[in-house]
Amino acid sequence: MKRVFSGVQPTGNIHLGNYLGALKQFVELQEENECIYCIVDMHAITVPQDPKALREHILDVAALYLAVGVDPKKSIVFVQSDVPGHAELSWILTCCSHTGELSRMTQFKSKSQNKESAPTGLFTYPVLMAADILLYDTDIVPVGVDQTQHIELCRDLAIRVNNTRKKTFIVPEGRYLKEGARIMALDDPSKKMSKSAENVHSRISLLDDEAKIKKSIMKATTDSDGVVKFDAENKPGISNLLNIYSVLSGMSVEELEKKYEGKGYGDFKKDLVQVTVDALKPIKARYEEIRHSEELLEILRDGAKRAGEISEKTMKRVKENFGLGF
Ligand code: ATP
Ligand code: LTN
Repeated sequence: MKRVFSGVQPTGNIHLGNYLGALKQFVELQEENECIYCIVDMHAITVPQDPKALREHILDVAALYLAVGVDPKKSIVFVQSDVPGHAELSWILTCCSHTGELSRMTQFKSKSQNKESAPTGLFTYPVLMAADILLYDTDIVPVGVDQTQHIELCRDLAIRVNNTRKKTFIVPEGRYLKEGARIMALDDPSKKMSKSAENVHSRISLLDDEAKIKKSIMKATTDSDGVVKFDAENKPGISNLLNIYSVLSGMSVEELEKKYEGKGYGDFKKDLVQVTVDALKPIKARYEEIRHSEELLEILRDGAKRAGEISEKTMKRVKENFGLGF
């Protein structure tokens, strides 16, 4: 059995990009692997957060994990800050990383852009992410392609430690889906769909109602030639919508191109609204059921306990290999 680990930040409502790039994989993988899914609240505080809102967002993400099909009987679900090993290992790995490699991270560059001084946590964000992964002897990390560079850094750190000390870490692999790996913003298909973009119509959140979904899709940027055809380079808007339609409906892009031959973007978008509403309906229903339940808190407590036990074993080995503690 392989060990799987992944995390999502509690920084806002989960959108179709998070779902199709990451969460869908979480559900698939739990059938044949030992899966650990985390709500990475310590990553969220790399930018300012309102404490009350953060606490609510943690529970939102936890409930959404379960609503999309993560099963707490098969997978461990927990909150990062409930397991102290993440911060502990992060410091040790910080001492093994170099400022040069962290300066090259594109997420750091884009999030600190135009600022004279950026939070140090934003700079060391990828080291904490490496700690999350290495703490559980992870083999596979399901993520969207925007995380490739962070996964590479995690591998580099694991290999570096293994080469300079006793073999300490498993070197993990990223897992990316072919279709959902990079869902683009609806208002600007040159950017990835993002939780933090200002325009709410740039994304579809899993909890959006029908009217919002309709508005966002009908407004989505497309080109002016009106032909429903996949061409990511020259027709990025309609290609992104085709991609979303395909993953949500299970129909291939070729089948969809055939179905809409001779029809305009209007018909296509109207149907995509329906497909999206139908796909999100059961997720929303399950979310409503569980979000304010005692069961959710129980699942997180139990998850933290189980994750804590695994992490303690790793930390014992790491400290031994680094000559730390007694
Ligand atoms: P923000 O957009 O505010 O920076 P985010 O949604 O990218 O946040 P996370 O919540 O940490 O950040 O992402 C959770 C998972 O969703 C990660 O695996 C990430 O790769 C994936 N993901 C995020 N955006 C997309 C997207 N547009 N397409 C596919 N996968 C995505
Ligand atoms: N940086 C990731 C979130 C994240 C993560 C992880 C993903 C934090 N720690 C460990 C996988 C494994 C992001 O998606 N923005």
